[in-house]
Amino acid sequence: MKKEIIVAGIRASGKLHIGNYLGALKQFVELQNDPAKDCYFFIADLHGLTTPFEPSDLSKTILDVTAAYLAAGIDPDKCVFFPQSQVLEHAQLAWIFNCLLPLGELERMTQYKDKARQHKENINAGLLTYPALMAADILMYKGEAVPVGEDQVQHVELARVVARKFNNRFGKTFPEPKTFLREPLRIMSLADPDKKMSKTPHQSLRSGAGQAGDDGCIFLDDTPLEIHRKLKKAVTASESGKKSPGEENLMLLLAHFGKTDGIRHFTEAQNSGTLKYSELKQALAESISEYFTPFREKKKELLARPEYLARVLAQGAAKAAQIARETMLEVKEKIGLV
Ligand code: AQP
Repeated sequence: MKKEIIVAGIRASGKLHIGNYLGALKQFVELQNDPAKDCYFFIADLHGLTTPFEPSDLSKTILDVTAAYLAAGIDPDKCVFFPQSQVLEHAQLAWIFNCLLPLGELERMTQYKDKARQHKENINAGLLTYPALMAADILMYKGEAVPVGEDQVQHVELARVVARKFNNRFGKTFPEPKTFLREPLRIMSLADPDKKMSKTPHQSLRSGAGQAGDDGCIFLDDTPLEIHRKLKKAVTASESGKKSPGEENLMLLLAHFGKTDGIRHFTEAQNSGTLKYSELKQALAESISEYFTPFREKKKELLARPEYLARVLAQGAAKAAQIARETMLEVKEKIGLV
């Protein structure tokens, strides 16, 4: 039986947070354990260059994201796990796709508009052509399904457009990938619940207040103390009598990380208008802290073994490169480059 090909990545732009976990990483682990799937998971380090970064931090961030993948349960024996930049064909295929994609299609991408607003000082061409590289990441392995959070759905749709355009012009080569989304999931910032939780803080939260931006985000390896502190400060203010976006966000997190009794108790309290935010925040902080205890321990152990992490990445890249070379040969033949 032919296995379904799954491809997805996470940007190496900072430490991973609970939004990345629920929207992506948790599903990656479930998918790699499904014998009917053939999975390719990567660290999107080239995509990490589209937003501001420090060269001295980048390699540390790549190792940190590698350790996070493995600590969350990604097993390099069950999937192909690799860093995007070590498979040179990704950038080559992205260029070919750039030459197929009308500018207008790229300019209407919501994430481009958001990130251009967020990083006004650095609206680079890579930010605009990000979806062409993402299409290359997926189609390189003939990906059929892409597990992503809600914010990336538009980019997967564009990868379908790319596949269709390429197939129509040069002959059937790529499948049209679909989004693999169990539920439309978008975890919001604790500090500004109208914005999504992000690794890189929003401009408005960054300015002035040092690390203030980080308070909107629960990182997977935050200590219980940090988790309690951030949740205690989480914005829940609402117009009287109405549910606030902050409250909805906390209830969504409780649904994912809470215990059955706690979920029932707080849902009833919410419905009867007796919900006490301080109690909800305390219960949620305990649940999230406990949920990620094994993750924190495992990640710490892994980060103490950088040579092992580098070896895992190199071995994964070698496996990915084999497939990538085959795809590029086919692509080049079809478009007349060889
Ligand atoms: N807040 C979120 N809720 C649900 N899913 C989310 N994802 C990201 N944020 C949320 C999902 O995580 C995967 C990896 O994302 P990414 O790092 O490749 O890009 P991103 O969407 O730009 O993530 P961030 O955290 O917001 O990073 P920065 O700040 O660097 O831009 C994707 O599947 C995404 O949907």
